This record gives sequence, structure tokens and C-alpha cells, in this order.
Amino acid sequence: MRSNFFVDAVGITVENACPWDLDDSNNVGVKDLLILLGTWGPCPKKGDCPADFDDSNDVGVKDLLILLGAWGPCP
Ligand SMILES: [Ca+2]
Ligand SMILES: [Ca+2]
Repeated sequence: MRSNFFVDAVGITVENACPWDLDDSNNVGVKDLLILLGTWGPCPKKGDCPADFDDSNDVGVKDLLILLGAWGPCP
């Protein structure tokens, strides 16, 4: 949510090396997984769905797999 807001506010794409780090802890782990699971299902509105990594407009298995694939410290 933070990074999306920032992009909207500034109007440019900022480099976010770790979009899967939903709680901004600089690693991808259990908390991020819980945030993803907490937003499971259709996104309320486009662009307001930080856990929708594959931009499918819902949070589901693919997003879960992407998060698991990025598990661990951010680059
Ligand atoms: Ca995290
Ligand atoms: Ca998705």
C-alpha cells in the first residue's frame, strides 16, 4: 500500500526492489504472508491491492506462490 500510494502521489514509478515486503520489514516472511492471506480474494479496487503481485485484480494462489518464491531478505 505504501509503495502504490507513493507512486500515485509523485506520479513516477519508483524503484521498489521488494514489492513483496508488505509490512516494510526489509524481508519477506510470515508477517507478509499473513497480510496477503488477510487480503485474500477480489481486490476492492484496482491499484489498492498491494498483495496482488501478478496484477490479476484478486489475491490468490499465484500471488501466494510469488510471495513464497521471494521468501527471505530483500535484495
Ligand atoms: Ca516483511
Ligand atoms: Ca493476483
